[in-house]
Amino acid sequence: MLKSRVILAMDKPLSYQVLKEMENELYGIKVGLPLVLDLGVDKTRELLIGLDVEEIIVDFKLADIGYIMKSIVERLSFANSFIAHSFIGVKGSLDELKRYLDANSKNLYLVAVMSHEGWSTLFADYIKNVIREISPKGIVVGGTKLDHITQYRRDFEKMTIVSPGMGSQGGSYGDAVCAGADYEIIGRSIYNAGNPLTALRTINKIIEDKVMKCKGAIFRKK
Ligand code: O7M
Repeated sequence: MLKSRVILAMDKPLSYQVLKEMENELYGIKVGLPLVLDLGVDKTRELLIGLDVEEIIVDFKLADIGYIMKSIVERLSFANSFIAHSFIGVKGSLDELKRYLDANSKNLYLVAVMSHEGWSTLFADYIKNVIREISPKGIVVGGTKLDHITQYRRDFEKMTIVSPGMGSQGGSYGDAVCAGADYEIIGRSIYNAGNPLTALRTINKIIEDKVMKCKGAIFRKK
């Protein structure tokens, strides 16, 4: 059984003890650039290496030529997965990164739709073509844009969809999953809470209750 639909967005350090208490109630941890800038790579690795979560996803939203992206991810071997932008295109960039990650049994997620208001959908067709061509493990679709989640679920039936923007950015917990996402990415509402474990438990419960109610939703995969 799925232990949680929450991916903790770690953009700020939490103690190893707190993370250890949370590990059984999280699907994964997304490592943000602010965290790595605070701790450095070695301390970030030390903090995360012993944790029992399904995925450690490094989110530097890579957007560069293949050579540079490969040289970034090879320094972060503690992660299972990496997030890159899709707008950078395929040849000489995402194709090389994807080949490198495949060869090292690591996963790629591509950003499809961002959660903030100013994200433009003018390039949606182009982005979908890049996603089709690269065929990543998953895509990021903002949880503040439920129609887009449903649309992407229709277009990419088997792909993992992860959705940020829940809580602090206005998305309601559980809505992204009911619209077709697999996991909700949640940061400040957990790491800034007085008691992060209690906050996580409350959020997990809200999501599971909502998911029970939307069970019939046609776009939910699981
Ligand atoms: O819950 P929050 O708002 O504190 O954190 C949200 C996290 O999701 C934070 O780590 C952002 O970098 C990330 N995020 C967005 O907020 N919006 C996006 O469109 C995309 C991401 C993201 O995770 O992209 C991979």
